[in-house]
Amino acid sequence: MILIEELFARQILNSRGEPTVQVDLKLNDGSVVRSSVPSGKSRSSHEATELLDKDFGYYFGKGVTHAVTNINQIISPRLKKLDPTEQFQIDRILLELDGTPNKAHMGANAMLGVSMAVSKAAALLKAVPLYEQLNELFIKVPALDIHEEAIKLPPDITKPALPIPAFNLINGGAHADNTIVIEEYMVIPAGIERMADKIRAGAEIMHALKGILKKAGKSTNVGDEGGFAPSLESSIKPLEYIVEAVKQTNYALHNEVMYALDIAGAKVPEDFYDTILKDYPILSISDAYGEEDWERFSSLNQKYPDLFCTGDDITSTNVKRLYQAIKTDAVDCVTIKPNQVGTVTETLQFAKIAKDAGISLFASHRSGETNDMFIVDLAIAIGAKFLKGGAPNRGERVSKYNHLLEQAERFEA
Ligand code: 2PG
Ligand code: MG
Repeated sequence: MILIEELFARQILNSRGEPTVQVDLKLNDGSVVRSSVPSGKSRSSHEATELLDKDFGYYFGKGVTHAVTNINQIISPRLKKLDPTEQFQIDRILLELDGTPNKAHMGANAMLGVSMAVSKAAALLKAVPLYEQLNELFIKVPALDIHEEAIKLPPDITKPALPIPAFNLINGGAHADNTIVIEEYMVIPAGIERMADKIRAGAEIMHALKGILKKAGKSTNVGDEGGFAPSLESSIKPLEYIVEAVKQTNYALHNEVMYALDIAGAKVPEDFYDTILKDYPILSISDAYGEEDWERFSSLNQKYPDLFCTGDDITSTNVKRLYQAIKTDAVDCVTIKPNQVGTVTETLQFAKIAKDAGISLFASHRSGETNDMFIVDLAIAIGAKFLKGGAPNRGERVSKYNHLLEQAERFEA
């Protein structure tokens, strides 16, 4: 029987040039799988702990050598000789080793690196694509506690499906040093059928936008997620520039291409949402308000039934917060970020409870990324409606879109 031989973790750099965890999982037949952990910047206070060294003389406190040591010295010996297809059992062991409510002991960065590597090892063993392995887990995942029965959802809700990519073309907020307060201006090629054409639209609109910004004398330097990061006068201006780029590329605004915004809880004028929802085809708004502003989330969600009122920091891939959101009808879509919670099992549980409540899923990379493409397979496995991976430029973003393109070959004849 093929079992886990050992895990070896190392500290690598993410796309911001800051340390993160990479894990090599070796099986006893000699094969090796690898995972790398992303890192967020505009975070919720409810996210699981990214364990940092806090030694300010070393990478300005952002080293992850403790998380790496936790894997090499504590987790690896404990998982030796276990079967990597037993994801739920292994994640439960990780939770026991940690023993804290927020993964402060082992570190969510250590735990997630291991948990993702275990899924990849199982996919390798079964010789199936990673999304298929994750989908099998999604169907079987226990409801909340590992001993509970799985929520049973109809097969059309649990089958793997391609997400619509959301391309973040203008960066602001915590992701750029500019005057734009809103973090992400995304275009969503929702009305375009094939994945290759969706990706083409994202890239063409990005290139047109570059020319338009340049002509207007604005900077075309990029932010953390690869989108342009000019300083613009207002929160509306980026929408106007993107409209121009869409027109120039001959895509039909509304019918083919729509917008998604991630406000990341930034302060915007009181009438801002009414104004932009009247003037622009906006499909989704994430974190329209601060992470505890349940009431205003609920009223936006109820006022605009056609809008995906998406929860990110407010729900934090955290089941307790999801239940609160369901109870208050605060959102009809939630962001899925595995490193907000720390294990594959918990991520799948969250996604399943959301789907069971009729809430759509918006899978997401983080602003500090690596070339790991796990999030793409996860998005397909859980049938996420959307996947955001940044702009279609910079290696760590493009690796996701290229992987999505490749996986689409299995779904599109
Ligand atoms: C977000 C994410 C990803 P960060 O706000 O949704 O785009 O940003 O990873 O910095 O939290
Ligand atoms: Mg966000």
